[in-house]
Parts: sequence; C-alpha cells; structure tokens
Amino acid sequence: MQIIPVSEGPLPTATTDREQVKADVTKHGYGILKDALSPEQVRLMRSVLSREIEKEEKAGNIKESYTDRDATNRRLAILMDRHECFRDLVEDPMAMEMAQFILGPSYLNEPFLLHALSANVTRPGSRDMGIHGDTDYILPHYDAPLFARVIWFLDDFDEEVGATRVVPGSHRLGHLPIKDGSVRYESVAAEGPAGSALIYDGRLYHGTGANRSKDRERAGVIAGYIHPWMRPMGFFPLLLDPEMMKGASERCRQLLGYSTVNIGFDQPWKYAPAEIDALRVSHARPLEEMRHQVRQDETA
Ligand SMILES: O=C(O)CCC(=O)C(=O)O
Ligand SMILES: [Fe+2]
Repeated sequence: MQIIPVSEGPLPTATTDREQVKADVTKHGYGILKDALSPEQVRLMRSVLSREIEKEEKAGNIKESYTDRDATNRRLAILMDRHECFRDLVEDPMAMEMAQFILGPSYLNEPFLLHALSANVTRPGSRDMGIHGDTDYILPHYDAPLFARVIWFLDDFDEEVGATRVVPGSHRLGHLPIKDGSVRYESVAAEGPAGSALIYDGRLYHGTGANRSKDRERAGVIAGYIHPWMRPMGFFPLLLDPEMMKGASERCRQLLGYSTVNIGFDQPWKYAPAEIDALRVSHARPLEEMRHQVRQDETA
C-alpha cells in the first residue's frame, strides 16, 4: 500500500496570526485561527445550537446524512435564520478575508456567495466520516481553489473528541482521493480551543474524526464560500424566514443570494412574493466601469 505522507515542514498549529494562517493555507491547504470568535459568541452559538437540535429532534426532523457512516452525530442545516448570531456570522469579517484570500478576485468584483452554513456535532461513539474533498464534484473538471471553507469550533477540538482530520498538502494533488485500498492518507487532527476556526481550501482531503471520548461532544459550524457564478446548496431566498432576513445587512443578503445581479446583468425577480422581493439587492456596478474592465485588453 502506498502511504501518502504529510507535507514537509512544521504543520500548522492554532495561531492568532492571520498572515500565518494564510501562509499555512497556501502551503498545507489549511490553517487554524485562534480566537476567531469571542467567548460570548461561542457560548451563545453553542446554546442556540443545542436548543435547535433538541427542537428538531422532538419534531422528528433530524436527518441522517449520506456523507456520514452512522447516525450518532447530529447535523443541522440552514443555521442562518435560526438566530441573529448565525445570520450575522455569514458576513464575519475574518471569514470574508479568508474567502477573498482563497478564492481570489471575483468577476467584476461581484460579492461572493455563501454555499451553506450548517453544524456537525460529534457525540461519544460517532465514527469518522472518511476522507474526502469538499470539491470532489468539481475536481474531475477543474483543479482550482473554487471553495473556501471555515469551520468554527464551538467546543474544544482535539483528537479524542473527533476534531476534523486533514491530509496536509493534499489540496495540491490535483485528483480525487483514491479509495480502492491501494493508498493510505496520513491525516492529522486539526486541533484548537473553542472559538478557533479551521480555514481550508475545499480541495483539501479531510473528514470528521471519530469521537472516542466517553462523554464529550464536539460542535463545529461549517461555512463555505463560492464565486457568485457558482450554485449554492439551496436557493436561500426561498428557504429563509423573510422576517429574520429583514434585519440582515445588504452584504449579508448578497452573500445569501438575494442579489439579482450576476456577471454584470440585473434580472429582477418578476414573480417573487413581495416580502422576499423587498429583500432583493440589485446594485450592478456602473456600466462605464464594467465596460472598462472587460475592454482592458483593447486599451492596454
Ligand atoms: O465536521 C467536520 O469535522 C467536517 C465535516 C465535513 O468535512 C463535511 O461536512 O464536509
Ligand atoms: Fe468536508
């Protein structure tokens, strides 16, 4: 069996230095930022998450995910309208900075989109998820950094409790993980105290670790950011509670797909219900600016 080794050099550890995290993402495909959330944010998000999971369990709405090996963990999708703390997390300045760093400039400087915002809570006995890339559906076609990922730790993430496992440097392999038994990927646990965030290039091989603790849970809030011409996991304007979105900033609504502008064209929603239409953002950049940008090669 071929063993794919971890990258050269010291591996990333949790740091408060954002430039170090960016350098780690470039070299190893991931970095861990300490103190990405304040202790108050962590406490609030963790308690909202527990409350929401309990509510959905009672209602029989907790779904198993095909991506997990068993149903001992708890996944909760679409966090954005469950509480302001998650709605506002969508436009967290650190996440915006890291998304911009990983994805690079967007066409006509149009704002990025949120792909999804969900939670994954491992519980004692939860099996590991298995190694995958979050762009395994893209990589057969394009090998590019098209997906920026942030996982906020709402509990301490360590190996025992099922911290996300990562295969350092695997974002540069250029192909899907080989799963025919001929290869073993050496993974390490991305560890950090509650309030830290794991930032990674979506091509990185990784997966939830197994929770081998007796009595500890591990909650992660997972966000993805994509270019505005890609497709988010859901059409959020029709999935989110308009009442909660009334309090969202314009930036937040753009990230959630309320913009009707794409590649410079504005196509207003003719049939949207009034309360959703009221949330629409339709600022295109000035025509002259866009003309200049697409004709730069002619004037150079
Ligand atoms: O929760 C984790 O540690 C990672 C989950 C994950 O990789 C995924 O949902 O794609
Ligand atoms: Fe993943």
